[in-house]
Amino acid sequence: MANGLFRKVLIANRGEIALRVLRACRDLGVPAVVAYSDADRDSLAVRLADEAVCVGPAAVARSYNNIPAIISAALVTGCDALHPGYGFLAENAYLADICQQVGVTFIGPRPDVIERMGNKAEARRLMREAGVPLVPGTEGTVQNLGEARQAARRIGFPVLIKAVAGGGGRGMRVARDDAELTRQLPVAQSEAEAAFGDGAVYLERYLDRPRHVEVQILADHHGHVFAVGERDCSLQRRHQKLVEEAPAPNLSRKTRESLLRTAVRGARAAHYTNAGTLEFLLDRDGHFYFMEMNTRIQVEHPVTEAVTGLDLVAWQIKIAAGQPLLLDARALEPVGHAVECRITAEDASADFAPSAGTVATYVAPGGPGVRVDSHLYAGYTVPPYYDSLLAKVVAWGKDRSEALARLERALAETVITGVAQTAPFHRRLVADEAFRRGDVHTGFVAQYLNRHAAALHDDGEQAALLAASEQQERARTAAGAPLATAADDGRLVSPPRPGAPTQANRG
Ligand code: MV4
Repeated sequence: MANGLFRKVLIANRGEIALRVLRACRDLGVPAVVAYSDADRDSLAVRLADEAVCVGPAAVARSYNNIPAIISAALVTGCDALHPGYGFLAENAYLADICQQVGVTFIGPRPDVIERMGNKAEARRLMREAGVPLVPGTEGTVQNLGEARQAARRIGFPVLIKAVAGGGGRGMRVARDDAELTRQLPVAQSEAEAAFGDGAVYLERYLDRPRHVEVQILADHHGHVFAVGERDCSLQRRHQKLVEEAPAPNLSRKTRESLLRTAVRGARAAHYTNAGTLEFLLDRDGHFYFMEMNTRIQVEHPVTEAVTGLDLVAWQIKIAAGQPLLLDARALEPVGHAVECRITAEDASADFAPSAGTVATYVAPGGPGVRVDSHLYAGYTVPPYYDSLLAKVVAWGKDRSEALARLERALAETVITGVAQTAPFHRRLVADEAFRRGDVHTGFVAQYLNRHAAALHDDGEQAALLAASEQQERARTAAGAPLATAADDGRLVSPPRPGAPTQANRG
């Protein structure tokens, strides 16, 4: 192949990440095929692709998660590589294995590594043996109250009772003393049995409002393993990330260097190759503990790209093609600061109720330091079948304060009408004083929502007014009136009628 990488890459994903992978392929001169479901026939990635192939109907199980359809799509279009993106089959060891069997390079780690890191208990065991710190707790599960009380005495209260089969925050209960442990243990076991079909639980020391800090790894097939930087992803709502940033604010150099070194040690122990992320809990005195390892590119990868200048998706493709990862370690010092807001099709004034519909107006922000990764366009119908991500607005600045100033400007410029969306919510969130001080932790958003419940309701009223003015505007333009323009707060306003008094010429 002229590009020295691959003949053709199947992009087995949709939305903004399909576009992102397509762009990396274009920059590398690698032909790409975009897989799409019936519901995504009019998606931007399909529109921009040189080649696209339908892999099935809207339902995920029959399209994006349909391994025979995805593999067939790769083979019939002559692809010799497959990029899984994130979500769907991105961490499916079986897909990676089938790719290997049919001679299609899976752009990610080996199947056995995906399997091992996907088994949370197995991953913890491997990390413990590699000397990666875990939250103090029980090695295995606790069978009964006697064992739990003995473990709790060793760990120290408060303890967290966690379901082995849980994850993503499900199946966790706090016990602050022996009496609570006696009450909570059977409840946690029966809840786990009901929710996951497995009542096994283990104990950990409970960390009060920890931060979620994760480390981006790049590792090639020649033994080079780099931690290319860390991200703070503490601002989450119901375990869905809302805001991510790099570097993590208010980390001492000592903590940061120790964290990055530890992540490299963990990645080596896992025989990791390609791009991956080790997630840690960081407690209030700077100790960090391994949570889990993700074997995919992550939604929030742009903030790492912004402060390192690396194209992480291009590196995934080059590593998968066997190229050596030649990075100058000095180049890995982050330059400046970057913050990303995930804009979703949800109504923040209605407890983030999901929204779908057709995008009437889409005006993306821009200017110095602003990047928008989005698949939106005016007239695009947001399908109800998939996740609600509409756009990632990323701002880079020479420091965190400049990045936040630019982010607020970018969010103020962002116009998305026709569906409920969270840009106005994010604009308020990133303007919050505690956030601007960097006082971030995993309880931050819950506390923020409690403090700002009233304002969120106002957002809902604003959105309703906007929708009404849109409706009037469409009726006016249909009757031949001049087009509206977007005011600085994203409201659609009509230009003054000829001869009408304006601010300038008002007496
Ligand atoms: C914890 C914790 C406090 N102490 N473990 C939630 C999901 C899962 N990834 C781990 N989680 C937590 N584990 C101990 N010992 C607090 C959380 C937690 C959390 C962690 C990361 C990101 C967001 C979170 C939101 C709530 C609780």
